[in-house]
Amino acid sequence: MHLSTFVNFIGLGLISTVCGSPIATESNSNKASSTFDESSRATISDEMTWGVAQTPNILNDTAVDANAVAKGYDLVNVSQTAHGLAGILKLNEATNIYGYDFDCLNLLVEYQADSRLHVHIEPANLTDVFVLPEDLIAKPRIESNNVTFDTSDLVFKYQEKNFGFSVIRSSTGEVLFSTIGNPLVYSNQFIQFNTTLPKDHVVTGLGESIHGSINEPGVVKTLFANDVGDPIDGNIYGVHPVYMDHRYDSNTAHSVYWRTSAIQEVVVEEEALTWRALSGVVDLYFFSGPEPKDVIKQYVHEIGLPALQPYWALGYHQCRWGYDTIEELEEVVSNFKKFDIPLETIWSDIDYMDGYKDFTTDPHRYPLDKFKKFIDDIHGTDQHYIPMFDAGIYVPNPNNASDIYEIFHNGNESDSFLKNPDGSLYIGSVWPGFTAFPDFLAPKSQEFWTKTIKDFYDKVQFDGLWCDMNEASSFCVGSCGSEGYLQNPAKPNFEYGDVSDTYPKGFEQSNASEYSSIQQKASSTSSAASSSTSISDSQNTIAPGKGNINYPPYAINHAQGDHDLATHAISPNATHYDGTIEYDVHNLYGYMEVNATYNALLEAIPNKRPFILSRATFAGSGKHAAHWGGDNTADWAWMYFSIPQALSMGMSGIPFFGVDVCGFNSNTDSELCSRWMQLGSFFPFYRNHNTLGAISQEPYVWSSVTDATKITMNIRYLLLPYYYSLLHESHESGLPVLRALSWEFPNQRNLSTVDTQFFVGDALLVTPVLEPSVETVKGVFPGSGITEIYYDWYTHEQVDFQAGKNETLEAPLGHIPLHIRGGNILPTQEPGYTIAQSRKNPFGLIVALDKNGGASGKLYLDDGESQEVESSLFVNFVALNNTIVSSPYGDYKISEPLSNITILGVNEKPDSVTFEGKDVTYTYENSTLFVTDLNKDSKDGAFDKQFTLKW
Ligand code: MIG
Repeated sequence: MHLSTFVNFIGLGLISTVCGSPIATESNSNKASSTFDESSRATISDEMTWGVAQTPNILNDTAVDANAVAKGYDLVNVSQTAHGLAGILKLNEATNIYGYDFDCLNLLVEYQADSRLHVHIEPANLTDVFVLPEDLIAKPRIESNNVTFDTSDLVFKYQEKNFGFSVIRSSTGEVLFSTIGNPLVYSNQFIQFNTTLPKDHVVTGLGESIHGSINEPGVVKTLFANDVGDPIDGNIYGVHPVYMDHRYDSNTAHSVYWRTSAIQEVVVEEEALTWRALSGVVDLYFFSGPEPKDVIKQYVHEIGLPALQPYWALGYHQCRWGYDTIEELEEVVSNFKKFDIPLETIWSDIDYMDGYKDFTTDPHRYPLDKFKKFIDDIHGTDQHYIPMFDAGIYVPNPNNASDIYEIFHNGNESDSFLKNPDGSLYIGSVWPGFTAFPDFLAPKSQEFWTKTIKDFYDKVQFDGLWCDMNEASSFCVGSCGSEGYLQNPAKPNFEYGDVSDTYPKGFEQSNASEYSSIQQKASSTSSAASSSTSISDSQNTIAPGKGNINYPPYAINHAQGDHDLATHAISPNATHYDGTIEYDVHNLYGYMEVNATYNALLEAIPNKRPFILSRATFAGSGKHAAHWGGDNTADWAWMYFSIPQALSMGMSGIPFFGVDVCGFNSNTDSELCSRWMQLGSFFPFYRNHNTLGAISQEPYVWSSVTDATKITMNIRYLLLPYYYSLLHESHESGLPVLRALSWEFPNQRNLSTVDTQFFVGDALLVTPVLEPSVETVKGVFPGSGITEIYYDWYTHEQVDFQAGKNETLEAPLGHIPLHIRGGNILPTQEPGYTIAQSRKNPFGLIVALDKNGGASGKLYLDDGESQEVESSLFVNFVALNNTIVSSPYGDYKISEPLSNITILGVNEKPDSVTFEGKDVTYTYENSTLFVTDLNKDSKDGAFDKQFTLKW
């Protein structure tokens, strides 16, 4: 087999394998009988998985530097328009470096809003040019007729000879972006521009990748959706062509969004950034901020505001690959109950399916009658259930009369599948064998998809759907050939589910006895790896028209071993109904699938907010989907990377994010899992998920993890009203739930690289331990002692930290440092076992006073699940001069009382405390005032009317 393909697919090569050997691991060898017999499945041939090795341009010393060679364009015929200018770009001399140059381009510049400038360049002749349809990906439009050159924050300047342009911030005169001096390159398969950046720039974004927050010089971001197990710096599942540039000299930030679905690569250098795309048009948007939070809001507002997720989605989620039977699922659910660990949602990976066919259920391991009862029971306890599906739709074997799979026929008959360039059905391969792939650009595809999902819902009443493998992933390199399905069912040519004895860093110390027993039996296993086949890249010639689709002349640094674009993916030349080639829209596959799924869910489960978890994302996916970080590894580095990944997804409009807590690939251990369960409880999406064959890692597996988990789950559930209010804020404004320190304190350069800590909203600062075998952690507390006060969550004490200092915090195993920033009021509610129970409990407030004795906060509530929200409640809280006032408005009624108010930072014990003028019970300790027993004073509901508390 082609080793590099395999290694990249599974992750880091941590899993040893022998190609083609039957699947028999400890964890799944005792499977209950199934109609589906693994051993009788054909295996897709190795040859089908061999790509053509490409030499990535950025790694090729002999590659031509287009910037040095191209001759650029001259701008002519410039004219003023109502909102900007227009002109024509004429090619100076064709150099045809990585494609055929276009000789004539149209330039359009629009001042769209005070904070938004649009620069659009496209070939005059659009034959063979892919123009991203507006109904697919939102296109920012002119906001009002009053925006002009004079009022805009951003000014467009240009040079006619050897055309270049710059974007200047009018208030400071600063050059934010400038291509002047470098040629624009525009050919059928290669578009490039280059902007200057200031020295010591701070550039974030350009996800999705596993990297720290900052794109420092030397970083190359490859933007091509890829099914690969979270390699550091490689292109992974999502594509977000936007970066934020934070300038500390002027204390401003702006962002640049290239609205394109093209295959891209961005090279970040000391004082420049080069952006390349392999097709499409230049459709650039500049957002002026000036603060990072403004920049994010401005961008997210244009790509699409994030979905308001159902309230229950904030509960804890448990998942793994390898819950083999319905009984196992039941057991997991009851174990959570037994250990009294809240469980909101139990998930199914592909295990439930019959032969891994989407939307089927295994008749033996997951018999429908038991399955239905299981779901009824889950719903009876107000819990939830979410199953997975993959992008590939099994093609039944026409030579086998008993191989019936109606979904395929429905898709085929409605012409809803991708085709080969010759019009025949495109065949790839996923878990069930050879598959077709829905073409979400086909006119009847929505109808087909809606029926598919509705039919499935009639059988299995799930509460949301999990979309995997939607980059879209396929095991063959490109088409498997049109005849493949005659071998169906077939299985992949690699082994899975064999996680050998790999453990996180530090395991030998923290789990010494387990380690030594593993060492003793270790000698028995070893792995042999076949050598990779490499075929040289002689094929990357330039070609006219749309060009050389499968092997473009410019080879990106695609994170598959051979760098072939088709490796582990649908081929770039697969063709959509309207003739669009996958090459141009590959990065949108998951986005389109999620949109169709969202529409289908609204039909299947009317007026309930669809909950969709998607692996592949694009700019705007947050409108419809939550996202998880993909196949991470159960090791410390990946726990750290979850923070920059979350921040990057947040600024890309996908705030509902989390990673596989305790780690996916490889075995976890109790220490890592304990730390991670605590960290994960502060992410909007909180799910423990694990690969097939790895040791169990539910939080009840180790008592130390159980204890640690309960501590932070209790905090999370207590803070649910705060989290839900943040989700709503995100939905309204685009502002992410988790926030970088550099967004909260944008004028402090020394915070620019901090991504080992984060804020939840404005109020909570989380400082997790991210390494093994330590009892302390370092963290910074911006403004502490100067403008800010921080309180320890657990002791309520004001901490004596110094701004700018790297403080050392006590953090023994089981303790995650958490601080409340003064000036905030957080709504709370007594935790219950489920979200539904929590929502029936009394409310509370935590008031953390700032230096001046003031604080504010807000609460948003509704029924938590209606798509059309008919009634909602907003409450503003303000504290000042020893008084707290609540101001509710809205018609959503809650009947639960307000039971307590905890006020942090009260310097003296008050003589009395009154609520609505009446004396109430209180205690005072450590500068904290605890007002309790308010229940009777708020019998009509905590926020039924305005209240005043005085001390
Ligand atoms: O790579 O369905 O990212 O969460 O457990 C195998 C099996 C396919 C990849 C997903 C992972 C899931 C797994 N899937």
